[in-house]
Amino acid sequence: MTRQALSRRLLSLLAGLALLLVPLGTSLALAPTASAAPGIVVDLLTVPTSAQPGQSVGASARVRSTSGTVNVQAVTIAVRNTSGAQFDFPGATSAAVPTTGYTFTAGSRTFAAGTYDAFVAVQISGTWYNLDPHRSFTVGGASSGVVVDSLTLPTAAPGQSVTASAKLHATSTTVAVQAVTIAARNGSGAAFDFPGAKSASIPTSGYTFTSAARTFDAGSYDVFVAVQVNGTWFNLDPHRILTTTASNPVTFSQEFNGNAGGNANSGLGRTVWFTDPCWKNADSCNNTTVQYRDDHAVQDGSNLVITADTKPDTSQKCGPNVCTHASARLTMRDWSKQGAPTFEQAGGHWEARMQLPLGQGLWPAFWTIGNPSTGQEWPTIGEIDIMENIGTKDAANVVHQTIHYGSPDVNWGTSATVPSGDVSGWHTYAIDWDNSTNGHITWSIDDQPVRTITAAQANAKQAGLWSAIQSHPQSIIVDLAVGGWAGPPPSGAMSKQMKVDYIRVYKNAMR
Ligand SMILES: [Ca+2]
Repeated sequence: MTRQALSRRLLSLLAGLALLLVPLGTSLALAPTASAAPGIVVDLLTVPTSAQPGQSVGASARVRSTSGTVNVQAVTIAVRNTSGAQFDFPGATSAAVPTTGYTFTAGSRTFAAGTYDAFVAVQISGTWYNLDPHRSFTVGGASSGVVVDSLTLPTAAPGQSVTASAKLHATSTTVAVQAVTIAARNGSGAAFDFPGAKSASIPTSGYTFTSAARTFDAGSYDVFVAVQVNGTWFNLDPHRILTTTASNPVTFSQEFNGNAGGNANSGLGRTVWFTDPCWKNADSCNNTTVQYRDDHAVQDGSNLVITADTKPDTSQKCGPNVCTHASARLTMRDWSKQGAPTFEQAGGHWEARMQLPLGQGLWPAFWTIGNPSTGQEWPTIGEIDIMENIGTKDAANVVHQTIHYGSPDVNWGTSATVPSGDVSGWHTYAIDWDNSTNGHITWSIDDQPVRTITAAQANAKQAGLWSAIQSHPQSIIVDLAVGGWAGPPPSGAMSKQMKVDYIRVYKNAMR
């Protein structure tokens, strides 16, 4: 019923506009002719529908590249009156428009009473392109007597059941609405309204409406509050764009739920992890005195347990040094193949849930490193330290987050604290690496963002740094080192455990 009523209102609005335009004749000359911009399409354009003269209103659009990421010098929402005079929304901005879509939200402005034509315009290589579709809106029409204070939309994945809510109030006296609902339209205007429309008495003191739940297919939707008063439907500003994006596939996962006693690869069905032989090299893995061995990384049925102890094989040296400890350092780099990794990826969401040991000289870490089989070497191939802890050199709740890339090594790090407790508790350490031209890397702990570096900041740090980050896929290392940066361990017998519940990598950044 809501859908039909709204469609009727849309038809009557269009009929009204046609009547308005016909006597004026040359409608094509009044509205700029749309021309296709190279590779940019508009999936959705939302414009005001209930604006009164002098009321501040906004607009937004969802645009998408048809092939690769397109850099536009400016994207804006242009507005013309019936005489062709320009009343564009403010807030034009440059943008990198990916194939997955980009939402542009214009700044707000006011309009005099009248009818307006709105469309998205983009500037590429100095040329402006006016894009279809065009939307008409009228300022100064009949008012419902109700305004929307806020419209809250869910974050929705395709097929996920979600609700929406809105706060409204009457402008002068209580308004009895026959129905209030939250409407949703796709780019073709087809209705996908949230269910749960109901009658309500809306006072000046405010009223909150929460819809019932529904699912959406992948796409973008124009969402707004609609109220029916005395038989007439009013579509109320503001409009919001709801975008449901395809689910983010997991590209690598080791849950470490294999058989108790199994090695790090148990449950994977293939060999992904190798014991890093770096301890035999000249710098013995960053000048540590720890010997890495397969038998020090063992699953317990739900976690990987890496044990650092004082039981090395003393017949073998750690580089030039006598090994004092044994532990494990797992790498995806296969040194029988020049270090080619069993898994690598540029960008995405990388996450591990871990419980670290506390103690002097311990250096647990979850980090990534580039591919040396390309012929390039560190630091050119890159390194992202998602989490490093250096034992008692810091407070027990401190971890370090660093990138090594570029030439010379940018060695760009900082520290953060876990949101609660200390590192001996279970925490999730993650990065979201948006590898697009204007992307970023955001570190988070327990889903709380703690550090972001943007492409612009990276390039300001060192010319070309973001391009270096973009072009070097990474693989994972997880280890429990002893000594090195963490300083010497105490003398005497020691046995410390680090647990890893899981390590997961997703194709796309989540923030
Ligand atoms: Ca697990």
